[in-house]
Amino acid sequence: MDEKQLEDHFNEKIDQDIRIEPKDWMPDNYRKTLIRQISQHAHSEIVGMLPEANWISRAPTLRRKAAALAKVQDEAGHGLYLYSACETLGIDRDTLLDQLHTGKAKYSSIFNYPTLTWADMGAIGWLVDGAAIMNQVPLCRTSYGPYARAMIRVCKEESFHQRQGFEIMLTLCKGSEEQKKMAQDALNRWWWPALMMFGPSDKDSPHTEQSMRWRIKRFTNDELRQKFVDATKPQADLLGIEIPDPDLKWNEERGHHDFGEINWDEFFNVIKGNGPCNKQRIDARTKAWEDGAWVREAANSYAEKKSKRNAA
Ligand code: BYC
Repeated sequence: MDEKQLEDHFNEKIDQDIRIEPKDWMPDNYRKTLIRQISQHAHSEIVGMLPEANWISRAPTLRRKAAALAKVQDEAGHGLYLYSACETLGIDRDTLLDQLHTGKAKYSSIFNYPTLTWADMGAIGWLVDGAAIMNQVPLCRTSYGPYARAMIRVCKEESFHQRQGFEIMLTLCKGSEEQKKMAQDALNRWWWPALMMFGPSDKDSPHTEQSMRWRIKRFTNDELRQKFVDATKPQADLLGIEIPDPDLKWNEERGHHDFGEINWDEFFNVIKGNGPCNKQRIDARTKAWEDGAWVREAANSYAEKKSKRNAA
């Protein structure tokens, strides 16, 4: 088949919702877009461990500590499935990690904010994992097979995280005045950054149109953000705390909530590397990579010796 026929065949498969697999022909830009999105997603999972790990040693009870530990471990697992899915596109993990450490690859803006109180663990689970699920459940139907399959398990675990975060919020909101205040303060600080997780508005999103055509993305950034606001407002009502947006109200005609303008300057500033914790996060990841050099060397040397022994 010539290039044109290969491309037609690829497009037919996309239109018929037939998954693209690693050895199938694919346009260069489809491969590049996937490497960009999957690797940034993997980096987000790995960097996302840092703000929560900060609270493992300070969790208020043993039960909370065990749940926080398990959640952070799940996130490490998600990162690993995603790096593996990304490697099926012909890029190696060292290159991907180098892109993270040198700032060439992004990771989710949300993880550049600090976790100041225990209530932040609740707000992250409820809002950040909630936003992640909203974005990732449709990715279980994304057109690239290894990514879609990785997403199935990731989503199951994220939905458990969301529930445990909501339960932390519920406990605080049913507790003392001071605890409820802590929950409100966490909602105040995490609400807008959670909305920013969905990415720039559709009119300013350079990748959405093509990614929708290739069925890498199944909904646009604004569609997912709207679904998230609609799903989360009743949950805040149930908790008895207020979303920090005076423009948030139900619009009968649209059948959706209207909400206020996002501070896009803040978003673009954070993704450029100037958020409150960007430097701290990258320093922590780079240090972990450097400190782990001896483990990689030992594993490689063991693998080499084993393969020589097997060959002999
Ligand atoms: N932060 O054209 P656009 C999680 C970048 S959840 C930083 O809309 P696209 C977790 C974007 O990369 C979080 N950068 O791009 C949850 C692009 O820059 P480049 C991770 C962002 O790809 C709980 C530029 O802005 N989830 O891990 O079509 C616990 C233009 O954007 C952000 C995923 O990664 C952002 N928020 O759409 C632990 C889900 N938004 O690459 C962990 C998979 C946009 O051209 N990813 N940018 O330099 C996606 O669904 C899509 O990649 C996005 C962006 C919706 C995020």
